[in-house]
Amino acid sequence: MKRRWAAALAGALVLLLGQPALAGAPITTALYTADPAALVVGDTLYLYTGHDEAPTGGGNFVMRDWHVFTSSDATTFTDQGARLAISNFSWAGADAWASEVERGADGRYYWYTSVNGNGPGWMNIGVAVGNSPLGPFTDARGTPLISDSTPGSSPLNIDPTVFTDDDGQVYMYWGSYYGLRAVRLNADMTSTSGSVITPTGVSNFWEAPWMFKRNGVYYLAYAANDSGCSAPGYACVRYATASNPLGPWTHRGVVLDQVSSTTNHPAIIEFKGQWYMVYHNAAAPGGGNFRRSVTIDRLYFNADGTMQKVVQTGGPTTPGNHAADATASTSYVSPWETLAALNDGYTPANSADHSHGAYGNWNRQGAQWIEYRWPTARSLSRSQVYWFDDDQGLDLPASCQLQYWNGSAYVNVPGQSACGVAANTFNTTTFTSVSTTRLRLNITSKSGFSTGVLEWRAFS
Ligand code: FUB
Repeated sequence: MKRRWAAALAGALVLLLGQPALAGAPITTALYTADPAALVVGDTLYLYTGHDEAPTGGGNFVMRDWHVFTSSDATTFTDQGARLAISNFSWAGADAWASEVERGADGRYYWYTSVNGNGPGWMNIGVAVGNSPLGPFTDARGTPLISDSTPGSSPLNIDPTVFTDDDGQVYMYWGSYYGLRAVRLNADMTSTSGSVITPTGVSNFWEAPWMFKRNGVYYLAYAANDSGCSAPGYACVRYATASNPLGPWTHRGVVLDQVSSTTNHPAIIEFKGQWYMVYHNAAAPGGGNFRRSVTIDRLYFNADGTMQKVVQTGGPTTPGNHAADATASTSYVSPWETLAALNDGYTPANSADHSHGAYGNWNRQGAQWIEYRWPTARSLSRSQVYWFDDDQGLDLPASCQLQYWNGSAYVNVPGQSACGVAANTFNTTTFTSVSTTRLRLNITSKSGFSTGVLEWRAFS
């Protein structure tokens, strides 16, 4: 049980570090997408995304191609399909990681990609070219643009962001493992000019840079994973500004809190007069750290040019959830865990994801319950519960049963469908609609274990 105590202390620490808001709505639930880059051409917003194909519970990235999504309103997106794949780079063999598209002075579109080469070294940056934002795209060089053998390159050569200044000079930033790098590109968009630079002032840089310019100020947003902004293993998005495209940079703060996936990856863009933050999380049904989803939220600037922290909206996955204004109670909660986790709107990445806190009743066993109460009656007909399983003292329950308060006693909800006890998902239970001020979830543990819940929703 020592490990259980250690986990409890870690969970308490996470709570003290502060919690992000709700997770955003994905641009699609038909496939898992990641690492967005954004480009506006005419009236269309293009999102270039990675494509997560890891199986449920997979522990590694499985990424073979990149998709393009289009939108005319930044709300509804159309998948234009996989427009570039590892197979388009004869020298590459795996890992279609983060990418970005930039229009060249020749009017063609250059797609900069992170890919694993077949030769010595690890990740490389390649570049493909097409005559339109949708391609078709072909390898523009036949060799990597940046690799481990590029003098002064990053410890991990991934995550290119390419920016064209008003004078036509093109810059590329990239890197990971705390190794941010920058270089000028020639007008051909496919070769570098001068030496690789290590920019200064970009505090806590981890990976995923995104560069843009607004009102004469250069902005660099990037994933950071320091304890000042994210729980261990997770990342936030910080940003810096500069008056020169190669810096020096001045760190300005956090623009996006930690999300539900461990990785975080920003794209910031103005479209039809509004600014947006495009990023990914693990919020789509069945999602996880290797099954991510791109989402989009509004971004606002202050009068002094600093960016307000993005509010991660709940989106259409949780409308009608009455849990948000319920008061939670329980038969027992461990002192280091919290009932507040039940209805904080968080979508866990998996059943071990207690990064936003968890309800747990260790070391009680057998029958326990959690309950929601409302000041006035609610019509309820559906519940969704995400179980907490820490692989230690807490395990998935043996069974569960929903009850409601009929005015004088708790009785089973009528017509209840199976009360699911699956891991890594919201278990949905439907029942004949009841009007009540209290809903109770009775939980029976497996022998030798206690139980826990990461999130519990209650719907009309
Ligand atoms: O998707 C693979 C890698 O994870 C990306 O290149 C990083 O930015 C991180 O999101």
